[in-house]
Amino acid sequence: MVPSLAYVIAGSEATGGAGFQVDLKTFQQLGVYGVGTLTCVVSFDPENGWAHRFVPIAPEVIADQIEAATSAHDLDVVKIGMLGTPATIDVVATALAAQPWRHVVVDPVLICKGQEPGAALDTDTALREKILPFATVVTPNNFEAATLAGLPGPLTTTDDLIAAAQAIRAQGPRHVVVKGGMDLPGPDAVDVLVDDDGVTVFSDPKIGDARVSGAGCTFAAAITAELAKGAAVPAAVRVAKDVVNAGIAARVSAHTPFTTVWQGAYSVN
Ligand code: PXL
Repeated sequence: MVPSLAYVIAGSEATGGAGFQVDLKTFQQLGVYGVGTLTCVVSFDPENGWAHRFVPIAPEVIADQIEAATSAHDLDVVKIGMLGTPATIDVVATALAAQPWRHVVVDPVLICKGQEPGAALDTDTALREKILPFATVVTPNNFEAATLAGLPGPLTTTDDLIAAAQAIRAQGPRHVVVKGGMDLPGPDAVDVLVDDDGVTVFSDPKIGDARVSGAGCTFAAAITAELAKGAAVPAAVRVAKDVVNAGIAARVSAHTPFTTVWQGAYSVN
């Protein structure tokens, strides 16, 4: 059987626990042929508390990768992960404008775990102004949702999540999925989807009590893969939550301060 194709434009996270590596693993696990363009390389520094070392890919090299990927394949579903600089955002915005897309899933990576909040305000602003307008689906976490909605965070109730999603939806994206995550108190991991059909709440018991690296990347990549296969957005979100649940239950320990999601724990029925 010919596989569906999904495209990802994102950064490498060198431990394998987040970013591009997770995107391609998730695509593969869901039976989708992955095509990727690298925007930057993040290498955590084990000698310095696993702090971020960040190197952007030159804009012309990003443009070359996009040219190769989009010339080789008829791509119509793309996930946008970490971009990292205003120059990268310009190249990616140009690529998004260059052809029609059935779905653009934007995971608005404002900061990674361990990074200083507000370290990259110009990048956040460029993401909001130049990438968000192309998004058909946007998947902010609790912090990103509060930031994009202009609300004080953290969001601590399901109603807060819904209010943030509605405020973000008013900025353009048709489908907004806000992830409550560990910052939402209580026993459940709650995500809300707000779109034309109203509000859909997805709630499953939390697994463990610590953040797991790569959960957000896995979630957005799984939505992207399911959309590539033709699923509707609510069904894609449901599968993505199942993939993350299974991957967190089977999380992988490393010498890093956090565990990471194991995408291989989920199996397509
Ligand atoms: O988890 C967000 C994320 C996405 N992409 C890359 C990252 C991170 C966090 O570390 O490094 C490349």
